[in-house]
Amino acid sequence: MSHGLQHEGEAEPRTNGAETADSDVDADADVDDDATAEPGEFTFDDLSVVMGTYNEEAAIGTVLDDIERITDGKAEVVCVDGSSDRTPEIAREHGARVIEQEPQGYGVAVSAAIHAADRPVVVTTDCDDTYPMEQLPEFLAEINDGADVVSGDRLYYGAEAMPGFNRFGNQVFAAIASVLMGERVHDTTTGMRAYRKEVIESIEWTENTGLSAELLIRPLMRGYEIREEPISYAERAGETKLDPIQGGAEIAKSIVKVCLEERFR
Ligand SMILES: Nc1nc2c(ncn2[C@@H]2O[C@H](COP(=O)(O)OP(=O)(O)OP(=O)(O)O)[C@@H](O)[C@H]2O)c(=O)[nH]1
Ligand SMILES: [Mg+2]
Repeated sequence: MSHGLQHEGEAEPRTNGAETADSDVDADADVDDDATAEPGEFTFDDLSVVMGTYNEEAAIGTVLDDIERITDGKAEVVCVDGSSDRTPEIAREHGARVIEQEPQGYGVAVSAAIHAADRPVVVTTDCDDTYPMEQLPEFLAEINDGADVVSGDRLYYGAEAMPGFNRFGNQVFAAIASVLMGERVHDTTTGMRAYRKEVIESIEWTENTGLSAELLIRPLMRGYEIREEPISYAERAGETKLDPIQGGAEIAKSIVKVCLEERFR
């Protein structure tokens, strides 16, 4: 199969990956602000950043502050929320659009969030302060350079903040998916990706805990151009919402099911 999968780090690791998690990169750091965007290129005004939020009081303020700072307040933010704590109030105070929904799992929330996004470029993230919003400009630049999906690869820089069991599991998931797809991918379960909205709208999404893997596998196997972008990964703020054993089993099942469905489609 000739897909457009490229690993953005292989030729030349980006210097602003692992190092920028704490640094003060601003919206001018890349080519995407209004002053420098070429005609027809997407800017932060074309960006929706979306997430599921489930009792993320400890992290949501930081995550939304980061998005605001990095995109100069231009990106739309959508939170699909199932919380019983102050998460939705904090999200609204930060200007996010909050859609309330009973907690039904990661994929139910994220699927609602990507479909609720209004803008032509959609970025997903977790609301636990693990993903580097400082790298949003790079993700947008890759879309402007022709990528349909830009997938944050946490394992490229080692993901030392990730629990060892999860890191091993994620390596195994990537290996299984790579064999079944016939294309090497490095991180199938990352929560941080950018998508052209048309990719989201042209595919029917079926998975819940395995949605993140599905969001990579189906577009790749349909010939969309996918690029993996090395990202830094920080320790989670607040409690995990995923049981590693049960969640891991569901993800493995989703990977096999989705790969086979796409192969025999
Ligand atoms: N609305 C909603 N959001 C959810 C639900 N389950 C998870 N989330 C959110 O989805 C994101 C991913 O969940 P996490 O607990 O971070 O799962 P994970 O990244 O696999 O696990 P960690 O390694 O602990 O971060 C977080 O922002 C959660 O708040 C749910 O049932 N409803
Ligand atoms: Mg997380």
